[in-house]
Amino acid sequence: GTWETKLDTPTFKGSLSLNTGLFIDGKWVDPVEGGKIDVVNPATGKVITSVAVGTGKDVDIAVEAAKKAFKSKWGFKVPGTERGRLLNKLADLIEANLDELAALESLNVGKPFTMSKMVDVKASIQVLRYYAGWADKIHGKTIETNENKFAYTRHEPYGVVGQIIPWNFPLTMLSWKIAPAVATGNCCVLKPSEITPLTALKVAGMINEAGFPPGVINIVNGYGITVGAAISAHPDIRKVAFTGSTIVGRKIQEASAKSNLKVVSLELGGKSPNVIFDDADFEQAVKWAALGIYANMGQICTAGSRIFVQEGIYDKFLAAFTQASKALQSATGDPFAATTQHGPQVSQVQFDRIMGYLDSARKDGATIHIGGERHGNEGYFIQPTIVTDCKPDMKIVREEVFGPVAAIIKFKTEEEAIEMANDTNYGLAAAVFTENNSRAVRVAHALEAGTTWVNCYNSSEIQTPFGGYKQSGFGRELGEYALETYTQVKAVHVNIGLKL
Ligand code: TXE
Repeated sequence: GTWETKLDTPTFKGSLSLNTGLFIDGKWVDPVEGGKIDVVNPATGKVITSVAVGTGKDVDIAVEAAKKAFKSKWGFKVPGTERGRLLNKLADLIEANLDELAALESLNVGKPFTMSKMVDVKASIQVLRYYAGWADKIHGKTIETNENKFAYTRHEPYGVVGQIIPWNFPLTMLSWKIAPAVATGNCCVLKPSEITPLTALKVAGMINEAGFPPGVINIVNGYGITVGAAISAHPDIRKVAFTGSTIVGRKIQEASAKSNLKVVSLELGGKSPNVIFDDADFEQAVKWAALGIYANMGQICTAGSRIFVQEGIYDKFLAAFTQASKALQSATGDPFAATTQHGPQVSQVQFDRIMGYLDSARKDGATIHIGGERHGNEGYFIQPTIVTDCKPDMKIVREEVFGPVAAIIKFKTEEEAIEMANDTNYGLAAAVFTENNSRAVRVAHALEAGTTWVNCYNSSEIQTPFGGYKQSGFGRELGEYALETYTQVKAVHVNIGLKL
């Protein structure tokens, strides 16, 4: 089926349209035996439309299509320049539909429209172009062995890769996943989050126009327990890339172990520390820290949710951060209003989870310094929230809240800050704010995280690798490193004179 609507908002006026089926082998199809799912607007709680959800049977069909495509018309059968050309074409099509994609993302996820446009859709275009550039620069090495032999390596694609993505950056995550996979010659079976499938469906409608052979990119919407589980257990999927919760990450790893030992990369949750020293550029530290925790309504895996502030500036920082939170509170509302900077949480489930964490913080004896309540009376809005008087063993300090909730914690010495910052099972990101260069580098190196920022936060670049330490996962996305994530190395030994 198809869905169409018109929007007349302060930031977007125009029509939205997409196909609501599954995109398999270059065609829109109905699920074999799946059904439909209602897609909800988190700003109102009302249903936007309903779209198809598949099951494992559709995954089987998609994998067959991907296998066939890989064998006959993709992988190294197609020159890298051509794979790159098609990725660039897809980027152009996304760019030509920038406003519509941004509107779909805002409608479905609740992101302020200007953010969807300037951050989500722009980043997706950039990533596609970045890997389009890599597509014809993938090569191995020649290795000196002895004069009778030589050896070289090939960086070969896996074949069919499975990709499971979350709802916090639906379009950006899709691009992070398909761009390096397709650039290196793989075929994809991708499952969007069942609650935010709209931009994936819109982009699926551009894949044929971009010129990809049927079966190279397949998009199978569906639930985690059906489609997601089928992808992670499929015997012919050789690699699976997942972004989502640590709990589901474990299941993916387990399904790999129990099926075909497919290679797994996991980008999971975080509880990232942001360490602010007395000698930091104060105003900048406050602004970056606010961006660190409140960006995307706190629904960002790198969220700087534990803010450690040195005692000399603690009171002043708390006051300034309270001001920043209040300012954001007054810019909270309709994602399509021009002045909105803070929208709703993505779903009732996420809203309830966050409120549950705030209840536990209160019960554990922490103080809700500001916020902590629902904003307005429809949709899933939560006020920017500061929690103080935290103890290291409280849930609010240990677990990922994934909402606009900052725990602000006082520290005395550098040593103590590093110890507290690293006292977590996670290790996705961390930051340090100080004007002392040696301290900045020392602390950045001591923090156990895949990304450490110095004097900024959530300031990511597509050229730099991204991924976790500890239970935040493993494998790297973005940058040149993602090419390794999507290729396997073959050593070819050539005998040029060795006789038996
Ligand atoms: O995540 P899920 P949820 C964290 C965050 C959030 C929590 C729960 O703390 O509050 O996770 O969110 C698919 N086999 N992050 O429940 O379930 C699912 O359909 C295979 C951090 O929404 O992990 C979706 O496509 N797949 C995170 C994807 O997994 C399964 C982003 C992610 O959803 C599956 C999102 C299964 N058994 C949540 N069960 C980040 N790292 O950025 C579910 N899925």
